[in-house]
Amino acid sequence: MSENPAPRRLWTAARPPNLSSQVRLAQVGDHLSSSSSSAATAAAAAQPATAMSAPHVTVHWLEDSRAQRIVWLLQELGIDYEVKHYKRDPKTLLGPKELYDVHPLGKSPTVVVRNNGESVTLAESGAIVEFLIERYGADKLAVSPSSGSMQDRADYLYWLHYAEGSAMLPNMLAMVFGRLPAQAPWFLRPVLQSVSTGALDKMIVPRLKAQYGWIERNLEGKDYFVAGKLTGADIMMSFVAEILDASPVNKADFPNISRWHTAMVQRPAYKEALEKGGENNMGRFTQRE
Ligand SMILES: N[C@@H](CCC(=O)N[C@@H](CS)C(=O)NCC(=O)O)C(=O)O
Repeated sequence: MSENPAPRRLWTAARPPNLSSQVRLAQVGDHLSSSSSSAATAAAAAQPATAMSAPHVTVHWLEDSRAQRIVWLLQELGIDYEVKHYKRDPKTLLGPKELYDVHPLGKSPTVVVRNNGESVTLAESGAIVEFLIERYGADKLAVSPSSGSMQDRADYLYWLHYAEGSAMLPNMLAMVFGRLPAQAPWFLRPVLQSVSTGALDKMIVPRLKAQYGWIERNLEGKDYFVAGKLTGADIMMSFVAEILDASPVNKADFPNISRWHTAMVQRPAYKEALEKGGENNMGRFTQRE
């Protein structure tokens, strides 16, 4: 992550979200589908480097990943962006080595933000969401330190950070333990199957139920997580709701989460984002063999 040596507000006016003509889709290497990547790259290169230009963001987007919520955020903010698509290894489900050329940890999402001759490469969804909203969202999508009640500000920060800080851990453990037996040599599978089942039943599933129960109670009677409006907290929490599809808990037990998430995916910006990035298929992570 490179530092921006002279932080300043570069661009404040929120622009209308419908940017379809400006969004350029590009794909890389042999992880690309065949579409016009060279034309897209040429178009990107032709972006005029005007003084006080609007920001431009490149989203390094891995299929079936957290990256889609960043595309949604960009649509909501109305920022000009392009999406570079990468595929997972079908066996290991890991990202390709090309992602390591973008960021040393090879994770998605990573974004490259260009503005007025400066360029910042930033990974980690929560950091990306905060960075883009505080820089380009004005008060849109945020509960800023100086606006709203103290409770709203606290809740905003809580849910924004809770998504990756707490809610994802038991989900990741469920995936790792769920896939463990199938990845071992055949003669170890029976042992690992019982380790996996024991860990899931005794440790992971109870924690998942507690986490989703907590989220469920917090959405009771609410259309958004915080302050009665869409914020970065909803955007961060959207992946926690999506991954319920791969989670070893019963989605029907969490009707408030489903109601809230259904409303989110019906937003025009969300739908546009799906066209630029792509739909997540979380079900592929539940496969055990
Ligand atoms: N906490 C990070 C997690 C990033 C992360 O693990 N991304 C996954 C996709 S959801 C990834 O890049 N996986 C590919 C790999 O690890 O090879 C964030 O929110 O950005």
